[in-house]
Amino acid sequence: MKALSVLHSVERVQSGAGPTVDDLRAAHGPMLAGLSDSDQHRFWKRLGVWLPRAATSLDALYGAEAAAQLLSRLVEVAARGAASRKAELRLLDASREIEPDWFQRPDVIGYVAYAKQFGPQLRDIGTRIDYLGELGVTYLHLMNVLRTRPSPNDGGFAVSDYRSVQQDLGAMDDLEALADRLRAQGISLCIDFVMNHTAEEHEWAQKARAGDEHFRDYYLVYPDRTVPDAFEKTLPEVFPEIAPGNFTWDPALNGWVWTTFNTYQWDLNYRNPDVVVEMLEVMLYLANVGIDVLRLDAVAFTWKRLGTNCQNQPEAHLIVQVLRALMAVAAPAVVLKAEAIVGPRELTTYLGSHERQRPECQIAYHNQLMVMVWSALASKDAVLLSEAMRRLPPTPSTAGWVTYVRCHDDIGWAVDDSDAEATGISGAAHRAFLAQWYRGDFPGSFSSGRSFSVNEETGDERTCGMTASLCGISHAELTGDSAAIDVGMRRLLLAYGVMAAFGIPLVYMGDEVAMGSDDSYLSDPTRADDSRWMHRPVMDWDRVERRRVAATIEQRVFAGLTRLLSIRSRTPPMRQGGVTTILRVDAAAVFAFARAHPEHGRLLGLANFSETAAVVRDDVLGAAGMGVDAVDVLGDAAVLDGQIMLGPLTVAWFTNDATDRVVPLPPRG
Ligand code: OTU
Repeated sequence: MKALSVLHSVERVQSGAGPTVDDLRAAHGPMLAGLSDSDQHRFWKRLGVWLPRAATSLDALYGAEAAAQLLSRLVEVAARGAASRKAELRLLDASREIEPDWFQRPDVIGYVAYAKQFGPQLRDIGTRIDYLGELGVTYLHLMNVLRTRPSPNDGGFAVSDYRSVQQDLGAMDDLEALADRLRAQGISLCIDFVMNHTAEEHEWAQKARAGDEHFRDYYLVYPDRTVPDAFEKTLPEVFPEIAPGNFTWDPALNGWVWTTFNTYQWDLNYRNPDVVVEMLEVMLYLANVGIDVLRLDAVAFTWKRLGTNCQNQPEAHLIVQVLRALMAVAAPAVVLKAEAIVGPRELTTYLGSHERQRPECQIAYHNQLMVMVWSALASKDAVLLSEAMRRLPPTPSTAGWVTYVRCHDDIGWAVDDSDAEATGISGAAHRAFLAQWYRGDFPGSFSSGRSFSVNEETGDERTCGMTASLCGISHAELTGDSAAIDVGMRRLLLAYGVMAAFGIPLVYMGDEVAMGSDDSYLSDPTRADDSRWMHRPVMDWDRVERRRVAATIEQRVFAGLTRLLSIRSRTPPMRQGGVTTILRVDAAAVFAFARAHPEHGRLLGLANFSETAAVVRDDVLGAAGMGVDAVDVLGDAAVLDGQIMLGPLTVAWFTNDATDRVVPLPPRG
């Protein structure tokens, strides 16, 4: 396999084969005639900066000759996109070019919901902004917004039209109006950009089925089993139970079509440059509707190579680099977010961390932290969590993470074998333990989750469930065990407290009022075989109301979470872009990390995963570069006689830059 460094080894010289900015301006300049001189100037200036990057990646993907032509087509698409960007969005572009690290700010707080389960319509979501405001939300990810095939549609990930919204949510105008309203209130909007595949009902797939060769080449179709069988030798199965294998026979195509996920999700063929052009068009269309953040779904899967697992191929990165460059030219306000649920060694590559850094996605999901927090809660120690985080390659300073405790998907137990070995345990045994623990079958387990995608052959098993169920709150609520409810709530707030220190914290709908898992999917035949639906419930607005009733679970969790997020947003070293170091402390249950930010001060995070109190020596403050005058802004740790005392399942955030001394952040936007 060619490494990315090799693909990039011959840096493209500007005077080489490809078109220059002047050539491109001569060809496409007239398209921008409607823009002001200043906006036109900015476009070409940006192209000057990004062209060499795009050209280098395109050369490596398609060869110099094809790349030169392709560049011109892509710049044409970018120019058309820029020309039709409305005034408010061009202003946003300008603002974010002035504050390019806007997404690293500590006051970026996320909320994620299925639009229908939260709305139920797009126009209802506008009326929920006050509720989101209570949580301090400034970043809203709405799911299952674009038009899909009818159910089953993999929860919104089988898109049949990227330019329409789901019929029952409203119309594209409603999405645009919602984006406008959110923007006016300082809230960014994220939606899913399902880039690896389309639904078999998509127009391109339909044309392919009708015999159009041009569109057949948008997909990966094979006349017989020869090539599929060769690939299958090394391909894993993402859904071994519900969609075994990676190819589906389609009679109309008279061939086997590549379907990594479900049989109705056809993988796109990125070896065909037309696909890249189409996808850039879609991205700019969505950007111009007012979407701030595009979540690149299943980005790790976009390039296939025989003899590999067809994930994380160097070319998958080159594709993102090309798209990022053109987006930066046409719609610089937009942020790309990698959904690459991959092993810890691969994660930071989606943030552009290669032998030489390449601008790629600005943010990515921190699935390793998510897995490790659950691991620490189950084992009641922080040894593996600390080791795994210590061994994680550094995050580029211009990028960042979105962090989460659970999401709309299952939890895949991404415990790296070598990380496990470094702590003296077996990766396979620990993965099996976690799966068993969280489905509630391990003696002493507090969790009531359920398994997902059990692979009999590999022994792999993933886990589903709402946070409150996995933390033990739901079960305790049922039995009325108030002590167990308390401990469960501590687990939930501990998990959120750790992840909120590592990136944009995402609150998944319902977690803020400890909603439990939902079994209603079992009576829907299009969902019953997919246990991920147990953590995609309809919002329980009665529970939400009870956040106002003192001493209820809802009130306590909501207040705890709100407090945590509000303190985060006012604590300067919570800003991303600093350097984080994992510290060694003498208590195995305590996860300790230091953050040094060149401009925004220092932070020491301590998290006690034990169900009893823990003590660490206060010289850990020195190790984090602070004196003993540092303050725990969460206020739950006690410093006494050279020791820091942490209650059971407690988090502390020490900083030497206490919130009351802080200069207010500039307005968002
Ligand atoms: C993503 O998932 C989505 O989040 C899932 O909801 C979709 O089913 C899937 O893509 C197909 O669109 O591709 O990069 O373990 O983590 O399927 C990882 C399952 C993905 C998911 C995995 C993931």
